[in-house]
Amino acid sequence: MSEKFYITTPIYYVNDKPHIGHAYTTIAADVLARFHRSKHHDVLFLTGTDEHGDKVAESAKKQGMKIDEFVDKYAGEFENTFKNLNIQHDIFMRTTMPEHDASVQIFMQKLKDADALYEGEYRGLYCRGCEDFYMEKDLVDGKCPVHNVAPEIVKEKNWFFKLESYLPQVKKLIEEGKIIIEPASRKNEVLGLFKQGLKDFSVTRERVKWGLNFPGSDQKIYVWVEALQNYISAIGYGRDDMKFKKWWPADVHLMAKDIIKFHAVYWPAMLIAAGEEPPKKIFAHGFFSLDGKKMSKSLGNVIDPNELVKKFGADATRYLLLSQFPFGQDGDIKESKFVEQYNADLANGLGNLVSRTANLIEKNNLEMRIEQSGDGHHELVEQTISEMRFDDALKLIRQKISDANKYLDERHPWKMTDATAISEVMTLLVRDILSIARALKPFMPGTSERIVTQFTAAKILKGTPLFPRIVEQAGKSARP
Ligand code: ME8
Repeated sequence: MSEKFYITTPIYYVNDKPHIGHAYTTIAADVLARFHRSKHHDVLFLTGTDEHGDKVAESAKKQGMKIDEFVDKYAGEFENTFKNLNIQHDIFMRTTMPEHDASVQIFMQKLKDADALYEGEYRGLYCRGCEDFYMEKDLVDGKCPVHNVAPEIVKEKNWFFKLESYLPQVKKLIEEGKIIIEPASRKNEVLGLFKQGLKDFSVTRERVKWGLNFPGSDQKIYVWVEALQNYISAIGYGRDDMKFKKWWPADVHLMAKDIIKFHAVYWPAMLIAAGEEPPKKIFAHGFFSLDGKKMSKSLGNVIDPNELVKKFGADATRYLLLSQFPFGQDGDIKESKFVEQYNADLANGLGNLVSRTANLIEKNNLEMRIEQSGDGHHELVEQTISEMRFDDALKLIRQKISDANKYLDERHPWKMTDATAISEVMTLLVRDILSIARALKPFMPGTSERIVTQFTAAKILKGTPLFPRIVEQAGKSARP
């Protein structure tokens, strides 16, 4: 049996359209999933949408839409966007699916039966935007640091999860590396949380109407508690034991650092309480800003990934997003630099290498029969991808492209007269190009396939450019 690889992204809130933050995580997960498929692993790649809770219900109301139509519309936006980005997920899970509810009911009952839940009164500072309670000390000028709004004081009779009872176990698993948290800085951050004192938390909500019922009560399940369970409901928890056993525990939960506490502390604790294994690895990448500012609707600087796809194509968008800064660190994105980088790396770099080489082969009527094969460079790229250093992997590929272009310039086969010498140079170049295409495959699947088809054909022809140059004209841009 081949090795299994189960990878997840967060399920995204459907209170708005997807932006490049959502695209970034999902593209990274897609690269890893494609990479593991290429190694013939049995891969399950899960993504989806988080559709319950006050925040979503309020957004629907604001837009004057019925809640179920609203969530369908925005879940559809996410699905479409991922299609446009050539994301090859195996499951798109929506928390409004009945299968999700069925698994959640079983899991919550399990927690109850295990005596991991108790009834108590809750009084807290609640931010609707975050769907989360705040401690006084975490507020900034009495306001939520994310939404800059004063939280409401909420008093409710709720069911609580005995988080504190499970903390020592979770901490030990993290320290011993049984739950791997990457990058290392993030692991330290999580271990720091234990020192701050984490408290039992309520898993039900009295006021919330849009959500799943808590078994044997008219309260709704706290949206975060239910959302985390998508990772097991998607693989049939409580409904399909064979399937669940095959895939659980998840090999990687991928996300940004904003939601690591839920994934690295609450979620493993809940799983342990229910008698299940915790996830193997949690990888939290950085947060990016745009031109030095936080990306937000109110600032009007949100980038729609679909617009990038229209302008650059899916593969180039994937390339541009993942090559901005080291995966795992925070970074700043300058949209104005995208065109420059597209022209430099893709139109001039890869595109030129491919078209110049194919053109020379066609002109000289050369017969080439070269098969794709592994090499040291390719192995290095694979190693780098498996370490989730996507930007470094792309750097290595860029270097190989530039070396090949340099080789072509230095040998200038267009000035050569000796057919054997020309053929020798071109053979090396085609080998390099096929190696580059292979390394690029998880990142730019369409481009990779085009290159392989072109250079393994009975007759290599010049063809159309892979990446037409984009000429920017005052505020506008166009691909000729
Ligand atoms: O938190 N930079 O959903 P969400 C990088 N529904 N990544 C970003 C980003 C940015 N500026 N902004 C968003 C939720 N992301 C919950 C998750 S999971 C059981 C429930 C990405 O729609 C990043 O992956 O707010 C981040 O973790 C996620 O979007 C948050 O998505």
